[in-house]
Amino acid sequence: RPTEPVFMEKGKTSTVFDVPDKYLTKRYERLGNEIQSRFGEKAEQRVPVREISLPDLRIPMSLGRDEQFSLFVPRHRRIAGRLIDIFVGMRTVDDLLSVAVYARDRVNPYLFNHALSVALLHREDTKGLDLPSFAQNFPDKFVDSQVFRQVREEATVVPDGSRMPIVVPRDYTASDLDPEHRLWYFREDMGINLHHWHWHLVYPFEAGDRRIVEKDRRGELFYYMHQQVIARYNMERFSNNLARVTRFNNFREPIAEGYFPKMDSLVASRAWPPRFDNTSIKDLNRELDQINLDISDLERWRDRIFEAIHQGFVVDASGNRIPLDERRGIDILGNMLEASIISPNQSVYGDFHNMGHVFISYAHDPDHRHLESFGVMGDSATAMRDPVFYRWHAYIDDIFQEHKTRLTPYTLPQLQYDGISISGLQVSSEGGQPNVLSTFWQQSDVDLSRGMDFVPRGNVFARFTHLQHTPFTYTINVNNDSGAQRFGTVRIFTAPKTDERGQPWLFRDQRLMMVELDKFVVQLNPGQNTIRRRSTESSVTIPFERTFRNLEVNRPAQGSPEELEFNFCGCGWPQHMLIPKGLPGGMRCELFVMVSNYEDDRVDQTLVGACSDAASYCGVRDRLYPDRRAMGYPFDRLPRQGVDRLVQFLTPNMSIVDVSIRHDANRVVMRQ
Ligand code: CUO
Repeated sequence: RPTEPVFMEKGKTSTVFDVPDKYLTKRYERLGNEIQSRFGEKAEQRVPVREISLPDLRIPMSLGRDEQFSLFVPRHRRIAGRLIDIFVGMRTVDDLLSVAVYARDRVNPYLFNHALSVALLHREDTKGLDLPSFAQNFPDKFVDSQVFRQVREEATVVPDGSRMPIVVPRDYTASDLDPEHRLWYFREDMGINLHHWHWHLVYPFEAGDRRIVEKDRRGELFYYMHQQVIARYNMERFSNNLARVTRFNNFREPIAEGYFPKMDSLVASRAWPPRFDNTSIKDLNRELDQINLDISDLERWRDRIFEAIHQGFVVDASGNRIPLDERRGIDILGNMLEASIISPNQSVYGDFHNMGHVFISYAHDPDHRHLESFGVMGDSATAMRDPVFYRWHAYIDDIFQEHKTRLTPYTLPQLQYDGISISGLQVSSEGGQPNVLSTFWQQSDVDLSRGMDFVPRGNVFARFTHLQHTPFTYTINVNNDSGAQRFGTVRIFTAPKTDERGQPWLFRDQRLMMVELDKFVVQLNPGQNTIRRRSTESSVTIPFERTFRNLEVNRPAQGSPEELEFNFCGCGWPQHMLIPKGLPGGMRCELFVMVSNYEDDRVDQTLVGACSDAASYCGVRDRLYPDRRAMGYPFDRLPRQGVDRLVQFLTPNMSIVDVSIRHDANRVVMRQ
């Protein structure tokens, strides 16, 4: 079949590989040249594949072609680690191509895609290649299974060019009888799930080669990115008159929230298993997955992690104490809790967060008696669909906060910027009132055809509905009375103005609700400075086109430096989810802006061509995290003595303004 586009020449839409006969699987061997010429006729490009002596693929092939694949399952992780090593270890791109082509029809498709993606992202000689959007290759992980029958029908009956988009129903997984269902547009958003999948692809927690895992501050970023997801989710809950998410901290208590994904795995040809309301997790004994683990193991790890936090140090595998200090503590804890292979001591502190995903994802079949695979919590591409994801990560975050609240609060000198003060702050959207943001629904089309095997070729679009907002601009007036030119980092956050009961927040609670909207460096001339920044420039987000990459709109010119950048950078919060939905009458929020001293923030490195525009949650590829401060600064710690409220926290280089987020539920706009 016309195959993966990863090695495809730019602009060519169909490519075939000239595969050595020996590389054909048994099934196709007898068809030999016939199968090659059948697909070859229409191809615009033929890629020769060299026959080389192949590495040992027995371990990667030990996972069935039609099994589900999960990085959270330790056996699968080891298998993936082996295949990544093989792909990364190939001497040249040609050799990589040979082994990839050979493996393509023999290895589990999810495993293949994951290992090849990780390898392409990390090999020096393949960093410029385009990774196709995961939603394109495996649309079954993102879309209602009913859509695929319609897609097949459309592709078979209607000629390419005259096909109509298939409309993905707006909210198909549950009814409003379930209050949790109000959050469908967040949990089931394709962009959010793609961001999460991509994040874990960029920051794998296991690989044979440690260098792939050992990235700058990866443990801290694990904490921060997921902390922000919970803050954003809570703000979204407020937009639906729901209280903050509750932690899943009692593993013996049934999980009230059920989830019925209504998705089929096209690879496994099975439905993703649901979890019924009030299901409890149970001791796991699944021979196939080589998992034999009790809830008490999870509890033991948890207790040891808390003990380490309270003692202020962890004990590594050689018995040395490593302090959980201000500088490195959160990074060590992140790796330890997740756990990644650079955890200081997995045999003592275990694999807490990953195994939490596993326990929850197998709650419906803990001993494999029903021969069922894992639920959506077992896969980073689907986990965020499930309400329990947020309950689990709220607990994970709570443990991180146990450490953060033990750090010395920031002192005034750590917060102020001498000579710099903010004298004005406003947001405005085009044609709107000042300090009012507006949200509505938008419909966008995504091509699903690449993920469909054995259907006629050509595009078939699915039309799905997602949240959107009117773009807006921040205007910030900054005085520089220092008498010299200065540089500052502008940090913008927002949080609801009041708690669930409409009461003003205590700083210690509101800080956890603070959602980062943007962070950027400015030059401050002596005197008055007016800074204007557009919401679309946010350091948190990537544009819609990049989230999906198969949409040709706004695609940079072929071969341009912008195009290289465009291809690399699939990690980033989707721009259309930058701000929460808000409420029809307006949700009252506080917008916070701080200008910190760039001398204390700066990290000296060059960022040219480094894919740095969604750095807040994703870091910068192959570079240090581009901000020396603790992630989440200045809200990552408790306030100094005497500060109870946000307004008392403010120093002259900070400012807040009330903003209202209004949602117009009747406005549905088609993406042009
Ligand atoms: Cu991203 Cu739990 O780490 O899903």
